[in-house]
Amino acid sequence: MSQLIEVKVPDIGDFDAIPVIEICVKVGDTVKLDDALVTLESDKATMDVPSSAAGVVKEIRVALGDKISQGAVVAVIEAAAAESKPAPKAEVPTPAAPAPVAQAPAPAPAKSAPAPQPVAAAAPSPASGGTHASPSVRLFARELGVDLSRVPASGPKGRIVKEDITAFVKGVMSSGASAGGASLGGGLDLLPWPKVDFAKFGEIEVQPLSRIKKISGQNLARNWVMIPAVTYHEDADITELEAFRLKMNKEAEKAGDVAAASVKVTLLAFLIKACERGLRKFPEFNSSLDGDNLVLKKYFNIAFAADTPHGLVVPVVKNVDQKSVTEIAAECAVLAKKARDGKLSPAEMSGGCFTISSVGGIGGTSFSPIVNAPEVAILGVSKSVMKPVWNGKEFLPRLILPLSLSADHRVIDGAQGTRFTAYIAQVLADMRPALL
Ligand code: CAO
Repeated sequence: MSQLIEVKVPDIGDFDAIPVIEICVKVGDTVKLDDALVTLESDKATMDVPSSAAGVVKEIRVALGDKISQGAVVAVIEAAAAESKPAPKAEVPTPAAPAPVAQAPAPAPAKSAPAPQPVAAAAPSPASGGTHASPSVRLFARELGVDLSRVPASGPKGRIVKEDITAFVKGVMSSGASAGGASLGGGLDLLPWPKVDFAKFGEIEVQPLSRIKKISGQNLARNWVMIPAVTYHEDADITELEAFRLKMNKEAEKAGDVAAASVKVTLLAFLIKACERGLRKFPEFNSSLDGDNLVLKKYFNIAFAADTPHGLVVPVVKNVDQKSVTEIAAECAVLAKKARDGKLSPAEMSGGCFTISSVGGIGGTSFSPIVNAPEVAILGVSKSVMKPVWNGKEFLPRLILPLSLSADHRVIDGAQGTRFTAYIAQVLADMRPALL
């Protein structure tokens, strides 16, 4: 059995004669309990009048611009008796404190009729990005992942209505561009991903991406698109360093130093030490962007990219300034093994300040690593090779290590990028000061 229910404006405290700025439903619509029927906006707050019953809208008793107060009937709902709520009980709306856009409308208090839900100050709040929209519209946008600040408004007083969001989403879906097919300047006007039936051209096999590849892929894509990075190339002469490293390892073996011999001192450990020196000398490389601020870190945690059968992972060696090269080498070996075994904990992969991506054990002459956000720079290392180097009198065979530093140009300009990379090369060429 159905029942006609008049939905009235409940107690809205000191507010009186408030204009109706949006009618969220039309006659014939099916509404759920608490769905917004109309939106009122005073000079201090915006509030929805929610339905006190689930059912079908039979009548709408207000028009846009009407000024209404507590007790005014806004709509008539045909509802099953069991589905309606008890008579409305006063619920005073909170004064117009700016509410974050992402905040869901407050649930109606238990055992009372739904009260108008104030959601945003009439004046644009920083959190809302200056957009005007009712709670139901905000909820709708949130459900679709739509950024309201990009949606052109067609409602009264520049308000965004539900249809605006639908039009925006349709525009994005059909053109891959911003609303209405016109670029608003903020997004990437990309063509849809090419869809090719590869099987038409030959035999294929489809393999799902690993979990790590899916996660790292999303991070890499974001970093590639969002960071205006420049790569600086430099050659480091590591002839003496490599001789020293090999000697260290040999001596540890000869002396029967079981602990030392079991851990090979790697080039990576020296690279980490050299980068720590670089971060000390050029503190902006040990930073992260946070809006208009640069967060400078006073600690030295260096991450390194590790290739694993499941994909790329990036463990972090913490407080490298307090560790010797041998200790760093030992820790890298443990972390690299854990990485390969898929046993790194989230803590072991967080807190990095700067990353090293060393592919030199495999090969390469140079490459452009992708900055590992929120860090601002990453050092790529390729394979060292013997090269003839002119010393002013003659060519000498020197072991040359190619370095490729990618840095976020928003923080690091070209001169600093070049200075930093040259300094790392200088430290590697003569590690003694760094080791003392
Ligand atoms: N030039 C020449 N030889 C190098 C070298 C370089 N830059 N770096 C390492 N080598 C040599 C080592 O001396 C070692 O030789 P020996 O076995 O004769 O001693 C050999 O290459 C293997 O080194 P390694 O790779 O095992 O050790 P490492 O400490 O240099 O690297 C790690 C460890 C974890 C960085 C490495 O295993 C790895 O995963 N590298 C790939 C990182 C990667 O994928 N980066 C790309 C990220 S973006 O996609």
